[in-house]
This record gives sequence, structure tokens and C-alpha cells, in this order.
Amino acid sequence: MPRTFPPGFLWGTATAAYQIEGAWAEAGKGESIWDRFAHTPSKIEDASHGDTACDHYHRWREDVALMKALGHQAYRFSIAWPRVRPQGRGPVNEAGLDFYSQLVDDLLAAGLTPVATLYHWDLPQAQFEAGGWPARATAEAFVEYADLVTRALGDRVKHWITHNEPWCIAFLGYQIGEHAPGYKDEWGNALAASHHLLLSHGWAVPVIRRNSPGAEVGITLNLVPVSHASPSAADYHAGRRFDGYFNRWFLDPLFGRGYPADKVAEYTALGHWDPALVRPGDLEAVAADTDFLGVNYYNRHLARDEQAPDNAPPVEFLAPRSEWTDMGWEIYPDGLYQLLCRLHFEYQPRKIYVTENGVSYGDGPDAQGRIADTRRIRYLGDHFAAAHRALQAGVPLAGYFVWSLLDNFEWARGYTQRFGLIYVDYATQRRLPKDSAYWYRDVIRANALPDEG
Ligand code: IFM
Repeated sequence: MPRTFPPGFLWGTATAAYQIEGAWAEAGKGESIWDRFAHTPSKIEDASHGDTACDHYHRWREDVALMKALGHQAYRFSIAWPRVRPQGRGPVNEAGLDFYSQLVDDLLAAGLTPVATLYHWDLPQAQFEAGGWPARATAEAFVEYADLVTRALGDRVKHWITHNEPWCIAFLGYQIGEHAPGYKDEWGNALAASHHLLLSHGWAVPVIRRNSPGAEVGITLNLVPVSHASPSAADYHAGRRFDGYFNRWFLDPLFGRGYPADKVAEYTALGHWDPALVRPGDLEAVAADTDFLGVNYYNRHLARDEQAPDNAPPVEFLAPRSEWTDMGWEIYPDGLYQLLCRLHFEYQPRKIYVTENGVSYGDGPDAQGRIADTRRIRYLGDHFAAAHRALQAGVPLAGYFVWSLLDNFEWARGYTQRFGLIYVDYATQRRLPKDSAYWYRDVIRANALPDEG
């Protein structure tokens, strides 16, 4: 039986400004925290940066034409805050707004639905120096920026995502230190940043709705379902702690439950959480009614309490035959099914889009210029099948965006990772669709997965 998706299901790809645009200091663009971070020695695995990246700032017409030729229906891109408001607050850079305005016009002319993310990590450096996300003022600055962008594009863009992956912004940026601004163990700042990100989302929702009548507005979270290394109580509790840290810390306040009590107690006991951060009215703002939840899914977490006495060896490891991607991430399609069902049954978002899912493999062109990325085709097929099962279980899944349109700058991993459906030869900037791009075109055309056998 063909596994058909519902009529109107939206298929597309996703990118982010810093990862593809380049033109880092061109046409009035201000410096971002990622420009500063990548220009700092030893922060990026291959000592690279996004100065040129995929040169999309100059090649966007070619990229839109490729999307059209490959049958895509939608394109999720992000807007670089420092391109349109170089200092965070203050003067507007009209050339930056024009760039996105032309991109949107071209997408629409090509029959593609534009889906715009307002913040995919490239905070203006000046706004960072004014306090960055740990400061409440940055939430106010974000709302001004959201107002500016949605006034300019809101007549044509009808799908808005406020933030991409606030966990990464707050915790990779201030606790783990792998991402800009690169601080380690600053739990207090990570938690303050997470609150101000959520607050800025909630404050921006009504502003976006006002400027973009009829638009769908939501936020994108990276969420990680939890499995347990053994059925022990210790591993169960380890899983619960991780789930609170990664998933519930964002989901609960967005869906009106406030911050999870177990994590608040834990962070308070450790002296990380300042309850004064949450002012009267904040939680109501964070829980603003949204049209969809964006879900980025890549892998699961296997919870194992290393310290617990009842977890003494041997433990049953649930993933003995796992495969791993070039990122070192386990491939686990069933996690997408589990996650989508959990979100639907526990939180009831009106709609869900998978706003990112994809895989990094280093396959390059053979002598004939063909890129036979069969492992990516298998990966995507298995994840689309998991999404299809979730739809059958009643999950209101409305679309799927493959990460990514192009190979691009993979943050702290630089150009060592290739997630694209389209190969990029960085020396020439030549784009070469991989086999997976043609396979995806056929899935979109059929709005169904090929027969299993
Ligand atoms: O490249 C990133 C993207 O910017 C955010 N989500 C995960 C992707 C792969 O790591």
C-alpha cells in the first residue's frame, strides 16, 4: 500500500542565514555573535567561518530556481537580525530588508511558500554587548526587530517562526560553551537566557499577528525523546531529569504549565535559578496562543545513571545495532514517532511541522559528477515513514522540512559536515543535487512514500 500524506501536506527544506548567506560584512550588515565567535581561534573544528559560506547572498536566485526544479513546495529560511538592524536596536539597514523582500518575491513567483524564522542564533554583537539573552532588554529588542521585519514582509510571508531551538541558544551558548558566545558552566545565564527567549517569543506573537494578518505563528524547539539504558529506577530518574532539562523546560511554559516544578526545585537548590527573573505576567505572555509547534528531530537520548548503585553492571543497552551519522548521532526513526505522539497527547499543539530533520554524510561526486547518497535516502525514508505512522495515530502534522537544502556551515563543526540534499563545492560554489534530492522530488510529487517492498 502506498503511504500517502494528507492533501496540502507541505514539503520543503530548511536553512539558516549564517550557515549559507556569507556576505558577513556587506551592504551594511552588522557583526553578529557568530561572526565574532567563528573569527576567534580554536572555536570551529576546521578553523572556518561563515564569511562566504554558500554565498547564498549573491546566489539566491540560483538556489530558488533549484528548489523549484526539484519540486519543493516551501522554503524555511532565517533572517539575519544584524543584516536588517546592524546594532540590534537603532538604525535600520534598508538594504538588508530589501534582500529578504526580493527573496520572498522570488519564492512566491516560483510557487514556493516562504517560512521565515526570525532568530536562528546570529544575535547582533552590539546587542550581546548590551547584555545578550541573559538580559531582559534583549527580549524587548527582539520584539522591535520582529515588528520591523514583519511590517516589511508580513504582507507576503504567512508562516512565521520566532526562534529556532532556544535550548541551543541558551545551553550550548552559556552552559556547554560549544556555540556563541561560548561560555561554560554559566547556568544562571543559561536559565536567564532561556526565560528571555521564551518571553520574547510570547511578546512577539501578537505583534507578528498584527503585521501579518492571517499568518501562522509558532516557535521551533529541538526535542529529544528519552529511552532508558535499563529498566532500573535509577535510569528512569536520570531520564526524567534529562527530559526536564531538555524538553519540558521549554514545552511546559509554552503550553501554559509554567516552568516544571522538579527543575525549578533542582536549579534553586543549586543556586542557578533566580525566581525574580519571572515577573508578573511573564508566564501568561510565554504561553501565547500559537498556530503550530515546529519540531526539529535528529536523535534520542539514552538515559543511564552512572552513579546509581542499582545500576551496577550489567545493564541492558537498548541500541546494540545502532547506526551513527557523521555527526556521531544515533539513527533512530522511531523516536520521531514517539516524540510526535507525545507532543500531541500531552501538549496538544494545534498543528505540528517537522521544521528540521536530516542527516550528515560526507558523500561527494563520483567521476561522472553523481552523488549516490543512498544512506540519506534510507534515513529520510525511515523518518518520513515514522511521520506517516504519527499521522495515522492522529497527530496533526502539517508539513516536513528536510535539513538542509544545501551543504553548509555546521556551526562549531565548520564545513566538516554535509547535511544538504544539494552538494556544494565550496571552491567553485557549484551546486550539485544529490540522488536524495531527486528521490525527495519524487516523494513530493506523489505526496507518498514509495512502496516498501
Ligand atoms: O545545522 C543545524 C541547524 O542550524 C539547527 N538544527 C540542527 C542542525 C544540524 O546540527
